[in-house]
Amino acid sequence: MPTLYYAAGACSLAPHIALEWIGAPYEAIKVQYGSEKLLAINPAGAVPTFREDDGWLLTQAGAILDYLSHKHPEAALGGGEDLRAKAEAHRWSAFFTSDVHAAFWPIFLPDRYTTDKSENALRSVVEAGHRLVAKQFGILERHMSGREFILDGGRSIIDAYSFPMIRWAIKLLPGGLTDYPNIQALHDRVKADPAVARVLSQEASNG
Ligand SMILES: N[C@@H](CCC(=O)N[C@@H](CS)C(=O)NCC(=O)O)C(=O)O
Repeated sequence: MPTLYYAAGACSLAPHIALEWIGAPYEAIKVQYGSEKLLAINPAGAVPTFREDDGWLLTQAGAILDYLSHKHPEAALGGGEDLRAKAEAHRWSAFFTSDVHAAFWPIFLPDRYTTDKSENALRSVVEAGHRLVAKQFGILERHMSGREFILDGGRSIIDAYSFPMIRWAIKLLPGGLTDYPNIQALHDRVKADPAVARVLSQEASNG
């Protein structure tokens, strides 16, 4: 059975949601970052890691989401079929991988971004991370004005991709989503989906 290795609330939540939306059988296995079990299949020791039933492995959240949407066209999660719709899906996938996810690293792991390990220096790195995230969330907030979902073609893998990062922002930004009502609305729309509720409950309880 196709298998997703995930950690609760991590970026692996995105392909977990996509798999639940698709509705085909899959297994989700909770793992620890950098554990021997995970390193045996992904030398980066990171989630998400996806294994097909013939043993083929795929890493990188954006690639897994793209693969799942193409493997299951019947689920219509790719955001549309024409050339520009596909380009928009790639654009937003890259935005979440390279701009938004990367902006959270100084908040998650400030010690990796400074050789000065004093409390002041670390706090300053976290604050710089807050500003980086705010810049990217400003872009998403403006894009979401008057829209239900991120892509024109309706609910997509890109909404799933946004969801864990929006949850991180709620938890980690000093003002949460106060300045981002359109992103809050997107979050609430995705969260209200029963499939998403199932995934959140599984991630909270399993393992
Ligand atoms: N570029 C990778 C990043 C994956 C990644 O860093 N995942 C985090 C969780 S959100 C992780 O597993 N971190 C643990 C680590 O890197 O040790 C992707 O987009 O899939």
